[in-house]
Amino acid sequence: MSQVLSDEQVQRYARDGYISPIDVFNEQDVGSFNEKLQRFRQRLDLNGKIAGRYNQKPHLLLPWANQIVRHPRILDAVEQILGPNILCWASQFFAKDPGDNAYVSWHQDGNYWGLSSVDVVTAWVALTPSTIESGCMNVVPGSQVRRVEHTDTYSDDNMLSRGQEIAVTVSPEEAKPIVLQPGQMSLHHVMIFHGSEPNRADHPRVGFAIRYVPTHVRQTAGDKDSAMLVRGVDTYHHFEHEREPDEEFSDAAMAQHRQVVERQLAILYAGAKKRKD
Ligand SMILES: O=C(O)CCC(=O)C(=O)O
Repeated sequence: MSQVLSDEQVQRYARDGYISPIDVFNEQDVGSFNEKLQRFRQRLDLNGKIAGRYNQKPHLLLPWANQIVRHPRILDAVEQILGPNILCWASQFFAKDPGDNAYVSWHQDGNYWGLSSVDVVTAWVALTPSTIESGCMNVVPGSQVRRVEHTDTYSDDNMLSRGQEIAVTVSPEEAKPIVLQPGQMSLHHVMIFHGSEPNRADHPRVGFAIRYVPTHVRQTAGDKDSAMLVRGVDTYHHFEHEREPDEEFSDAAMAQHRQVVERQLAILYAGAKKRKD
């Protein structure tokens, strides 16, 4: 493992609940990911929107997305926070096109995922410029230390599954924008208050969010959950191990994805009044 983060950055993560920016991919890598993502969006035939179940754990369908979730530089940084034994529990694209009203309300991820620990890190990898104008993610530094009530709004333009929103007003002075260039990533804590505004720029704002957990974490909502071991060993076996996709949308990858995602949606929608998928 190489040290991607300085000691100061690791301490900052513990204090503020996030670190940014971290360089990961070069321009050529990002160009190739964007081309493949474009193909994926066209294939879905939903006016190019990456909606619903195909946007849950797409790394189980797309070998190039699987390559991102296993990228050594991302895992080295995550290992400095979570330790050596790491599962990828989920992934999701957050794509906002120009003129799109899509936004993400202020929320804490940990309230909905049923995981037994707050040792959960999201790597948010920018595939296009993520700026204040294009609706980059905003966070409230230090907010990860408390859990607050949420309400489910089911608002159409809200990109979250239930339109979940914290019952706390965040003032503009508290919010910190996470500005990223394509190929850079941020890391954020599962309990940090975060959200984003619509894209007012003339280019898409696309991020790939990857959720990592150490192997000691368990799923507490519903039956056994699954995840993919991406580094180290798993002596706990709390999660069924997912397989890497052999080919894009192969029959085997599709079959596994169908089964795994149904289970994950049941967890994400546990107690919800309706489902968006
Ligand atoms: O991409 C965004 O604007 C929000 C991402 C997010 O909510 C997350 O990664 O948990």
